[in-house]
Amino acid sequence: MSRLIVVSNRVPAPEPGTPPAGGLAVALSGAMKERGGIWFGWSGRTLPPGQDEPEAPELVESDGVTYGLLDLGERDLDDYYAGFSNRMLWPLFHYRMDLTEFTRVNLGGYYRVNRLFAKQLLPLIRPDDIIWVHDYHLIPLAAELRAAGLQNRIGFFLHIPFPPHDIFTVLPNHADIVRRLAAYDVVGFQTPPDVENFETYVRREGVGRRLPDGRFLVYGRAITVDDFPVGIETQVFATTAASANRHALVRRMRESLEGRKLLIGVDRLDYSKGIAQRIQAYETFLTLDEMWRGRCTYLQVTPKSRGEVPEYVAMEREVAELAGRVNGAHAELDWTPIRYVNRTVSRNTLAGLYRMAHVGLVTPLRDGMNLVAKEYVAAQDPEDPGVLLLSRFAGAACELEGALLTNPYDVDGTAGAIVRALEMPLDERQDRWRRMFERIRDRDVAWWRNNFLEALERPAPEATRPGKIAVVR
Ligand code: ADQ
Repeated sequence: MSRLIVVSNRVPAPEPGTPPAGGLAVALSGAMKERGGIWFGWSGRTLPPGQDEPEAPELVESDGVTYGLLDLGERDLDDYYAGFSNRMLWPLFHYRMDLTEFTRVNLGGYYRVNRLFAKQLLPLIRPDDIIWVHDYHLIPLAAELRAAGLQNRIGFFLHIPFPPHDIFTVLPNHADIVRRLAAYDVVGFQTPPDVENFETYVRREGVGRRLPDGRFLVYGRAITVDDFPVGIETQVFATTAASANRHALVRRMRESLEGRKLLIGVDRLDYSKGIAQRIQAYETFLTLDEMWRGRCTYLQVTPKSRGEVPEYVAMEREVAELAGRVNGAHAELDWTPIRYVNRTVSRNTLAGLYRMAHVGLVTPLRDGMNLVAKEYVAAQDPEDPGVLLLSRFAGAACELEGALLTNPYDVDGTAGAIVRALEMPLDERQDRWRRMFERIRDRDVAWWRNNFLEALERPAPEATRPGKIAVVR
């Protein structure tokens, strides 16, 4: 079996004192443990001022996996990470053209750091290794590796949505990005609509088409482009949730509810997650239905993220003020409608909180997949499951057809859906939950990983191997 090289912007190298890795990291490092390999990427550290490039990555062995950790210079991080990745690609791919900021300096930094990744990674690669690159920070990496002569199979998985043609072409270098994407052998998206968006793009721009065997010919290379919906460690999460009452924090939380129904939202603080719209919908719900006043509590758990990007700082203030205003307007002496908590919680506690919650509020304005939706389903008590209220704009909505789907831009509609979720009869809750649970049990994170790796290892038909493209044209 070939070794597996995983490349991602951040590497979840285990460090003493940090919380245990989530399901995705466990699934990927599991594959590397089995086959041998390296997880390569940014260490999270900055180089000392004046030093632009690290000498070499630091190689760390931990629990059977080798981590290749690269320190980056401050300017590179500003341009590549905070700049082009998080102020251009992230908002644009989440359909937020209004929040994008494109500069040539940031774009230059993006290509420069991808070149640096390639240069530092190349000496570690053996001829029969397979390489799996993750997410929007590293789209040009395969093209850089190919330019150095690398022939290995290289796959790419985009964790965020791929936007429609009219939005994607707002990116001034869209053609260049897709040309570089074509240097991969497999390009994976989260959902069929993302694949459709990609297909429409290559067709309208006249740079590619679908081949009769289902693959795509893009800029003259035959590549596999497909959806690979990411999953969670469903059984592990379900088991953890079932025994979570052991944890003092979970018990304290339950006691503090004093019999009130719990609604839960768990998101990184990010404008794509629709937290402000969700709070507004909850406020509308409180005014819509007097009966529920004092009888439910909404817990929003939101660790801060990307503090180096100005839009996130502004959003942090907006959400905190909104939650404060709703509490000020509606609270009673013995009841606080919203509990807003800016911290991460352990996986065990999280599982227990999900299980306790009658409604899971997962209402992003746009999301590649959204693992919180799947975690909420996995954590439920099969005898008395809660209701998942899910945005139709989350990738997870393509799979979780038992959820109560909502349009987060429709605040009144979402408020009405909250009432419906709280009042849903037990047999309907059980029926909806069962359909969702079966799906996420059958398509868990190991299924996702194996499926992608199988596609990556499948040899290309002779006639369409790169270099023999002329035959199929
Ligand atoms: P994210 O945008 O980070 O991921 P998501 O899929 O919801 O979003 O994953 C977040 C993870 O962080 C979940 O496992 C959740 O439990 C955890 N988390 C969030 N808040 C937490 C808190 N307060 N304490 C502890 N844990 C917390 C990107 C894409 C998604 C895609 C994933 C995976 O944006 O659309 O689903 O990658 O491909």
